[in-house]
This record gives sequence, structure tokens and C-alpha cells, in this order.
Amino acid sequence: MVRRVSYGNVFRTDAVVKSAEQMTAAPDYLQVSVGNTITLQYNMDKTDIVYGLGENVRGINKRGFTYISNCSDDSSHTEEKHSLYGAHNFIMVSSQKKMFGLFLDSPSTITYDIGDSDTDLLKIEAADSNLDLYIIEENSLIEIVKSFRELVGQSYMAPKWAFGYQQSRWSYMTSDEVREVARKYDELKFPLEAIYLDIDYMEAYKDFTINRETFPDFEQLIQDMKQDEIHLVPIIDGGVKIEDGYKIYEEGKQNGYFCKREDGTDFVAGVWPGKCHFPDFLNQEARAWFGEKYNVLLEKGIDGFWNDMNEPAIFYSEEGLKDAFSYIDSVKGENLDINTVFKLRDAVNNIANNPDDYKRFYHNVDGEKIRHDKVHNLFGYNMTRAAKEAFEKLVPGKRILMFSRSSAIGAHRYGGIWTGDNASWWSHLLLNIKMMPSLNMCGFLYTGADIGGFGSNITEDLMIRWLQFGMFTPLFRNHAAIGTRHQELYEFKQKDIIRNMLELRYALVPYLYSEYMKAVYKNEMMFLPLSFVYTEDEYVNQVEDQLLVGESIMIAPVYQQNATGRYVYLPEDMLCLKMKGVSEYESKVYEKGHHYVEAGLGEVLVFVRSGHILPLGGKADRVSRIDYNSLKLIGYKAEGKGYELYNDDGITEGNWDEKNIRIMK
Ligand code: MIG
Repeated sequence: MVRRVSYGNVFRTDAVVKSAEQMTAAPDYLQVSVGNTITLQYNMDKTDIVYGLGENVRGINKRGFTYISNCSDDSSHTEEKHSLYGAHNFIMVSSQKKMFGLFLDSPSTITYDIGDSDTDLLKIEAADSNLDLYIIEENSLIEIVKSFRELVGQSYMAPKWAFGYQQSRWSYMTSDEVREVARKYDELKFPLEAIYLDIDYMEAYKDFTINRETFPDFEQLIQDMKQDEIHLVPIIDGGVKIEDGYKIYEEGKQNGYFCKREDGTDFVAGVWPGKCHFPDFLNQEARAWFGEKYNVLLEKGIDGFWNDMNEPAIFYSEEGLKDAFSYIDSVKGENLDINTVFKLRDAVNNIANNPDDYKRFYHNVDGEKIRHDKVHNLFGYNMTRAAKEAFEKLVPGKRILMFSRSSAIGAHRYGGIWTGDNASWWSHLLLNIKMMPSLNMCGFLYTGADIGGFGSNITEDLMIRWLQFGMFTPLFRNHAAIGTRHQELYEFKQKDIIRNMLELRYALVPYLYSEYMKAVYKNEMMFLPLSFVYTEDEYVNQVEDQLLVGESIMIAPVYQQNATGRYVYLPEDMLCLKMKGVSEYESKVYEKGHHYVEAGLGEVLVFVRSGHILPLGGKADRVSRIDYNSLKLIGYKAEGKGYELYNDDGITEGNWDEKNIRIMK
């Protein structure tokens, strides 16, 4: 049951697509106080577990820290950070007495102090006192998630090809470099589905332009790649360069589509191209206008995009720069002591992503002028929406790959997300594992991290272990930052292991795509914590490094340097597949309980659940080349049981159709 309590005059985020029963007050177990802010408090028992909050640091059980919904461009995802790129305000409490979910529908900054200041208290504070609070009560966590997801609407549906392996780097600088990546993958018979174009394909970082010096044959490149069934996926940034004669700039200025200062002039922010304006994505007309621009690339044959810098990231504002320079001038020639030297450093450091800048510009929402900081968390969401709404007009019925860096709940209907600038650290592989179920709870199903890590230098063992987890995530993209060691898979020595892992991914696609599509249609999760399913088993509450992927399997990734195996907890007897490759694996039954399971560098552990079947394909180097007629079924205690395999053409947007289900026995 979903009920709603409204406080004040709520800004329409369009996160919710369904009505809910209206109540005048929140249930007794929540203490609510309303002033300039709204505070909700809940007294937790020692054993209460708190789930949700989507894209965030730390574990699956969020208890024991403070998380803040405030979309941030922060490329250092360390444990002490309170905010990443998304604002995912869905939280669930699971206690022995009671189980409930809350969705705070508000664009405001919201702080979740989950037993941080006081171990027994859950304290949620919304910085703005206008809020729609949804209370969701069901008999299980899975049902709470389902009710919540019905409330916010069906998740974005990615094309099937986007389940292939994708290679990215900031940046492949020229057309030749792109061709070389494709050639090297083909030479080694490494499967590959897409190559990414980061900011350098553009002319001077201007959205919807092509650098003709470095990509003179852009159109031919797309066609040649298409011949080889490789998709090119260009990046689109949130800021539009100020430059006379640049069409997007001229049109935006003329029509008043950019965010404005209080005095009505267009707000200026420094981003990649230097001085930029921000399209007013909260304005319907501006959204339609910007969205239509994707056609420049669609027309050339592009069918996938990633939206970046849409928190929005601001390197500096004109106002911020002025303040910084005037401070620098004021201390110039001084004998700088400990205080002044720190102030000087801060003056420079604070010009980027400064919260003051978010108070310096305004949106025009249906004629109403709204200061950005009040609706900050909706910017990336509405950039993605701009694209998706345009795709619906430009290429009706066709699925286009779209994922974003910044997001809020609501955006899950328009695109996927990637989890931003992680690093080549073992701890970030573990973070990737732990984040997946939380993202799924919030409706982000087409999602994944930069495999191998974005920042820092990769090592070979970390790359292989990361592939072994990433092979289960819908977005399976290797991406790295400029200046870091190259991590295209042909750079590594153990090529047979790597090829086997890529082939294994393609063999898993029939199952993964099936589970993904069912999760989309049925508002379910694809990645589940064990505790959501094995509800009678108390120990599983502590297991955060193993996950259920779909209905048939449990995975237990190795995420430690030099490890040649790991401890695994089995909540029931399962069949362990130790997979070296598509047809090379040992299988062994493990009983319920704790086990140490060996897994050498080339081996992936997949556990088939009792009463379930895992369908496995053969080798394929493109998604379209997967042979669905020769799927092998691996079952455990599954006599008389079947697996419902979902499959469709992978490119048409549609509705649930029983014809797409095949029972595999
Ligand atoms: O400030 O486009 O998260 O994936 O490679 C960095 C360059 C801007 C941040 C993205 C990253 C991308 C990078 N971008």
C-alpha cells in the first residue's frame, strides 16, 4: 500500500506517475517536524537494517553513516563522501516489527543521518519544507520495491546490443585511433560491441559538432563500424559554449533557452569549452529544443549517447572568478602565513562546483522563476529526459542507448546511469558490487561502473577480476581517464583468460537480457541482496559481497588483490560452476553454510540456485550473433521446473507480450 502526505506547496518533479491515497499525517512511527526544513525521525532497533538511496558510497545496509542527496561532480569516491552524482530518495527500513519504505519526492537537498549522530536514530532532513512524502508498506522488501517502482513508472529499456562489451577512453583522439581499437579487438577475436567517443570528437568541446581535423571521415567511420556491427557512442555535455556563429548558442540565446541570472542575463559558467551557458532543462520548450539536437548525430547513424557534466559541473563562474582574483590581489606581495596561505589555496580550489554558484542562476518553469539551488537535483534528470522525449519523436518505437552521469528518481524512465569517476582500486570493485542492488531498488536497471576504474593506473589482475564482476552488469563498459595507463583489453598479457571472460559474458547475455527485461516490465530488481530472498536466514543480513543476479544464480566475485579464492556463504545448497570459459567449467554441489572456494585468476564463480535453471549460450562476438537455438540449460534440482526465457528483437520499444517468453526445460 502506498500513501502520501503532502507538506506545503510541492514542486512537481514528475517522478511519480501514479496516484496514491492521500493522508493528513504520517504514521505514528515517524516523528515529523515542519519548520523551515522538514525532519522525519524513526527510532531504530539494534537489528534494524536500512536499504536504498541508490548511488552512494558504503554498503548495502546504509546504517551507520550520513548520506546527502545533492548531485555532485566529485571524482573521488572515498568512504567519507556524503554525495555522489545522483539524488535517489528512496529508503527502506527492515525491522523485526515493521517494514516500510519512504520516497521523498522533492528536488531539495535531503540529509539521511542513519544512526550516525545517534546510533539508534534515523533522521531525515529536507532542506526545503515543501515535500511529498510517500509511505510504502508491504509484507516484504521485494514487494515494497515493487510498489515503489509502480509508483514512479517503468524503467528505461536499453537496446539489446548494449549488453555487449563496450570500450571507452577519454579520449580516442582521432578517427584512426577508433579504427585501431576495433581492429585490435577483431585481430585477437575479442568480442566488442561499441566504442565511445569522449569530448575530443567535438570541435572545441561544442555539443553536436564534429572536429573535422581529427575526424574528417566521421560519417564514413560510423558506416565502417556499422559494417562490423560496432556502435559509436558519443558524449554530450551539459554546457553550451558561448561562441558567435555557433548554432546551438545562437538559437538558445535568441529564444531565451538558457538559465538566467537574477537580472535576466544568461548565466555564464566555465566548463570544457571555456565560458558556457546551461540549457534550461526544467523548461519544457528548452528541453524540446535541446533534445531535437541529438538528431544531428542520429541522422548520421549514431544510436547511443552518454550525457555528462550534468550535475551541472561548473569549473568556475564569472562571479566566483572575480572573488578569487580579488582575494589573490589583496594578498599579493604579502608575507603569507599559515592562515593566509590556506585561504589563498581555498580561494582557488573553491571556484569549482561552488554551492554559491547554484544560487546565481534561475530556471523558467512554466513562467515561474525558480532559483537553481532549489531544484538542483533535477538538472541531469531533465537533460536525460530532453534526449529521451526527443528520441520518441525522432525515431519512434526505436530503442536508443542513453545513460547519464547525474540523475534523480524519475530519470530512470528516460535512461540508465553509469556511476561516474571511480578509480582503479580494489575497493571500488567492491563498491561497484555493493551499489548494484541499491541502484536497482531505485529503478536504475541499465547501469554499471567504469570497468577497470576511471582514475589511477590499472593492474592486470584487477582488470580481470573486474571483468568477472562486470560481466553480469547490464552496462559492461571499460572506461579510463586521460593520462592513466591504457586499459583496452589487448594491452594485457593474459589474452586467453580475457577472451574467455568476454566470451562468457556473451554466453550469459540470453539470461542477463531476459532477467533485465523481466525486471523492467515487472518493476523488479535484477541484482538482489541475499537478505531480500532468504528472509528466514539471519546471517545473510551480513553478506554484502555476494549477490543474486536474476532468479537463477548467486555470484561471489573475487575482489581482493592476489586472492586465489574466497569465502562464500550459501543460504541453501547450490551448484557451483567454476567457469574458465563458455564450455570449460567444473561443477560441484556445495551445502548450505560457509565454504572457502578456490577461484584462480581465470575462474569465475557462479552458483545455480536450487530449483532453478541457468540458460547459457555458446560463443559469439556480437550480440546479434548469439545463437538462441543452442542454449544449454544448467539446472540444479530443477527436475520438472522450467526457466522462462524472455527474448525479443532487442531494438523495438514494446509492451509485455507472452509471445516473447519461451519456457526452457
Ligand atoms: O571532468 O569527458 O565522468 O567519464 O571521461 C571530466 C571527460 C569530464 C567526466 C566523466 C568521464 C569523462 C570525462 N568527464
